[in-house]
Amino acid sequence: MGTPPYYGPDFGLLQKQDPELAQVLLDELDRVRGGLQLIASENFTSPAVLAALGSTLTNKYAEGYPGRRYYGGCEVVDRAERLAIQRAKKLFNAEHANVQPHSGASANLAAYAALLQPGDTMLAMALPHGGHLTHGSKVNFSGRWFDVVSYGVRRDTELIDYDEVRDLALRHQPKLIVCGATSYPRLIDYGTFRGIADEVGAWLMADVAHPIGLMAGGAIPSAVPYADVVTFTTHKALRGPRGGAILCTEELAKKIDRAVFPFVQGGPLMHAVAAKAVAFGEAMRPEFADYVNKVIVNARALAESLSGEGMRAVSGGTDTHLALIDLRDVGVSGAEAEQRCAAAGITLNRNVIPYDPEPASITSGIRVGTPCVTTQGMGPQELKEVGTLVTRAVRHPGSAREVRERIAALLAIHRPYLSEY
Ligand code: DSN
Repeated sequence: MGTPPYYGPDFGLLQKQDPELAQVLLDELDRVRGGLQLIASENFTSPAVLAALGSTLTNKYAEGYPGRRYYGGCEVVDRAERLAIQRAKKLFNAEHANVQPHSGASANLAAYAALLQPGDTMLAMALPHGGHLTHGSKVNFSGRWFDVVSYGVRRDTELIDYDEVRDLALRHQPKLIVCGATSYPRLIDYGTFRGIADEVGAWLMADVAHPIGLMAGGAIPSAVPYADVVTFTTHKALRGPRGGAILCTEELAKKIDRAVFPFVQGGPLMHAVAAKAVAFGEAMRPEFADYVNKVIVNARALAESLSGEGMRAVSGGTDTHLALIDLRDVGVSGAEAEQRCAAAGITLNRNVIPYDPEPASITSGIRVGTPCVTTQGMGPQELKEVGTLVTRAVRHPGSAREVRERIAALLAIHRPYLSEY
């Protein structure tokens, strides 16, 4: 394979100076071009985002905020951060934005630091029901430093049990209620969460790392009008660089900024901040709204195709970019399915399903998402076929080669990083 065009002329330099490392970059490109990427939390950033990431802005120390730095020479990178803040505020109609968190976990840590003291009570979605590690898991700082009460989904509907959320909130009087999930395929009713938070005098935080891109493009309702604090990542359906960000009300702006720096982080990654600005700019374009609408249409087509093949979609389907598939009737564990799909050229992840009898290392489910394949230009017809191929790979491991061939035909038309978007 020749030099990938999106790396620009500097890639030639890297190849010359450090061929071993350059080969890693080429092999990773080959890997994503050679298979189907169905991990719901991944995407393919634009070449413009990659250009900002690969820039000299990575060199600059800029502790502090624009106009208030602890280093000299920040007048240029200040412009990048101001652009990122302005664009985030406009895109999400938010009163305040902090674009410095290095990741979603860092953003959540900072939000908790702004709103809670160690030992305070928070109410959040249980990880085995679709929450996130940072929502109070015992193996995470959130579970160790706070008194965490967890809510989940109903066994019959597999939807968030808002009555349970309200009962738990009334009983435990949390200082913070967290809504948001990593493997919940349905819309979350932020208005109902707001009502419960108001009833008990709690702050409301929405961790919308997964659906933020869908919100940016107006494909689903936004959490911003309801939550005091909104945390998110920039690299999922939003299609930006790997990183995090926080939106909040003006009332909480100073607390959030101080929590991000100097409480949780030191110097911001200015190349990543610049790349976030690029991604926010891209997300303002009409093409992005079109893209995220297609992501949802594709996820529905995939969930329907899988269900039609006897691979049950948890909650009966999806309203978002992902579907959670229950494999118990298929008689294959999530771990086995992940391996079988990998052998057939399909990258996805095993995932616990609600009330899963298996541990997280095995699981009874898989999670599939459509941000990547939609960026590649696939539509519902292709996703219908993808559902058939996933099913075939999971049920019939002996057919891995045949599945790979069919995927190669799909990818011949829809390869990533072949066109501008
Ligand atoms: N690890 C991410 C995911 O895959 O959903 C969440 O942070």
